[in-house]
Amino acid sequence: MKPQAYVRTKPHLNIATLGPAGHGKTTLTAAVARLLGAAPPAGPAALRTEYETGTRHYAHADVPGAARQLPALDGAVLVVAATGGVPPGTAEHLLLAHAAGARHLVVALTRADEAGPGRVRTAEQDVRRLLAAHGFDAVRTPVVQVSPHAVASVQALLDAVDTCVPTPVRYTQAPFLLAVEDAADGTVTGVLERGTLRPGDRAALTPSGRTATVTAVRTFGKTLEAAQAGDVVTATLGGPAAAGLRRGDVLAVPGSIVLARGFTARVHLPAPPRGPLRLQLRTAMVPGTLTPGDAGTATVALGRPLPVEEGMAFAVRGEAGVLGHGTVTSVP
Ligand SMILES: Nc1nc2c(ncn2[C@@H]2O[C@H](COP(=O)(O)OP(=O)(O)O)[C@@H](O)[C@H]2O)c(=O)[nH]1
Ligand SMILES: [Mg+2]
Repeated sequence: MKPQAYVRTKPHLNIATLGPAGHGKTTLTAAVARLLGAAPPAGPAALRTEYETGTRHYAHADVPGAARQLPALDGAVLVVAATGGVPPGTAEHLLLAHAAGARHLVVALTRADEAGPGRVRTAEQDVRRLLAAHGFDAVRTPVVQVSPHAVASVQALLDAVDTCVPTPVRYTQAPFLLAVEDAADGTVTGVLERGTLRPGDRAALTPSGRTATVTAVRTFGKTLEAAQAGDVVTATLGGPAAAGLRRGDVLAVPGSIVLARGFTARVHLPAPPRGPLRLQLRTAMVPGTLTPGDAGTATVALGRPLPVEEGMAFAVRGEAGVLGHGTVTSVP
């Protein structure tokens, strides 16, 4: 059977449900999918559900509470139960969300049905305090009480996402770059960070330095004539070089990548970086060191060279968990 073609009628955004385990992310994701008549997740983009609201097309990743890395995001829904207070580990989800590119959040307060108005109020205050502590807009971030069984509350959440997560600017004219989330049998999946990707394009593979030809481009199982920046892309590659690809690798226009072993950054580190560190840049996770400088700056050294660019966000991870995030300010 010939696969269906993807028909682009609305702006596409990448969002996720994130937050502590057991607070209702999967239940809420299922309720949203049910309300919008979305198909269950399929294929290599398995963790994501695709759906459309009146104004937008979304890829929604239901990120498990224990996940160590997030996909590239335009926004996120932080799911916290109104019962029992906001767990301390919730801060790590906010740090990761920031490093994944999400600057705009919507908070879903679940289990409001069990909590009572007093606890709901406290939970909202606690979440807003946490948002403020980690650089999110604590005043304007919507906090929506949701119950997976109340359709109106799920609709209210979607409306908040539609209106409060801005449509991102996509650099479709730039040379393409795709960070590999998943690779199998010469097929890779990831979010196209910039540019446009078409069957027939030549791609330079990092770190192998080899090149391969893109033979097919799909999103959620549908064929694309041209994937655009922001799309969740599954690309099939021809030639022997494609076989060794794995998570953390990068596909880009030949000659457009500069590798760096370090950089300077602006950092947000609520916990001091002690012990061995790992740095998460795009889908890669590498050992590294971080030397704090003046006023929220740091010099970062990477355990192996990576494509690094000014303005890129990254996460800093210690043995105990996520310590903070940063933004690259200069690459030597
Ligand atoms: N009463 C109530 N139970 C909920 C609500 N949301 C989720 N649950 C229940 O909480 C449990 C954990 O939910 P789940 O979606 O798996 O949490 P996740 O780990 O964040 O994905 C399940 O038994 C759900 O049925 C809610 O709003 N109200
Ligand atoms: Mg879950």
